[in-house]
Amino acid sequence: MGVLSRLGLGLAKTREGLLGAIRRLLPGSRKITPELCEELEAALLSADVGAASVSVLMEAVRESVRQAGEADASSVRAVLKKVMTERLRAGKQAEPVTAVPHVILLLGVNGVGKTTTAGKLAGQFVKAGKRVVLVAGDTFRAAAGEQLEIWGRRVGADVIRHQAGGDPAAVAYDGVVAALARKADIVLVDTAGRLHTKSNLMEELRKVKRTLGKALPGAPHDVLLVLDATVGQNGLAQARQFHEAIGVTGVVLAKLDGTARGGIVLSIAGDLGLPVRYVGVGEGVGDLQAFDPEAFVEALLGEPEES
Ligand SMILES: Nc1nc2c(ncn2[C@@H]2O[C@H](COP(=O)(O)OP(=O)(O)OP(=O)(O)O)[C@@H](O)[C@H]2O)c(=O)[nH]1
Ligand SMILES: [Mg+2]
Repeated sequence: MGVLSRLGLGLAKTREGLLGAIRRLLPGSRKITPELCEELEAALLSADVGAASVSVLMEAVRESVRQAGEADASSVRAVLKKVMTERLRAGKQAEPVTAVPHVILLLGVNGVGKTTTAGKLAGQFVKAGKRVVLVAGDTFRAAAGEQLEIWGRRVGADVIRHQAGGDPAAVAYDGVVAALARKADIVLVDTAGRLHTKSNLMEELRKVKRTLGKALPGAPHDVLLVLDATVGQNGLAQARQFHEAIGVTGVVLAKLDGTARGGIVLSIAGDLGLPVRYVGVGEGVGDLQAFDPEAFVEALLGEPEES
């Protein structure tokens, strides 16, 4: 499929924005002026790359121009690719965990894509031959459990749920107990993005996390924060809040296909230091990809294919 893989298609909007800007700014070989640098900087910022990452990228571009005396589109692209890849690799990767079952807690504000991500992940683990238990820890809406049931049926995963309005920590506990009894490999715990009462969401989620550890010491082995790529820099504020309150081991960036601001990936990894573990590029079960810095940068800035 070349550069325009499924990831490339998901990133088409961001790719167009960045490559378009580079092409317009640098048609052929020419000296890069301060004005051109400012425009490139603006293009990166409007792709949500984030101020700290933009200044690192622009410093590298200016330095390479200083050394070479001039710049063309492909050399600027090469510098951006190199520095972006470095920054994306810098997000700390969690130690691989080999616990069985491996318990993954999914968090995030409402509507970001938690339940869909749980379903997609379940599908991929089942496909890899794993036995998967989905836990309906979102007891806020009756429909949330139903949505998870549908995913479970679709991908062949067991679903543990309680009555709507129940205690999320209690269903989380039961989910792990059921997974142990069934000798499941993976437990995916979906959660609510908001609550009925004014009680504190973070407090509730902390309780869910603690309870998972009571059901199985060491659990949860992963706490994945799901962010909606289309909300841009607001996602970073959410990430900081969740990370401080609960402790996050990685980020799933959903809806990357719906935005021209895919640079948000660099903000999360580079500015926040949290590893991006998966990206969502559509609504189907196959539209979740393990995040790979090289593949991402190639999909974003790779040579446009000859047409
Ligand atoms: N295009 C696209 N849509 C997505 C992606 N991930 C999720 N969605 C859609 O986003 C909407 C919300 O997804 P949910 O999974 O229900 O989000 P949630 O975080 O569980 O929402 P609440 O349970 O209400 O907090 C649904 O219509 C999903 O199909 C993605 O990667 N790309
Ligand atoms: Mg949900």
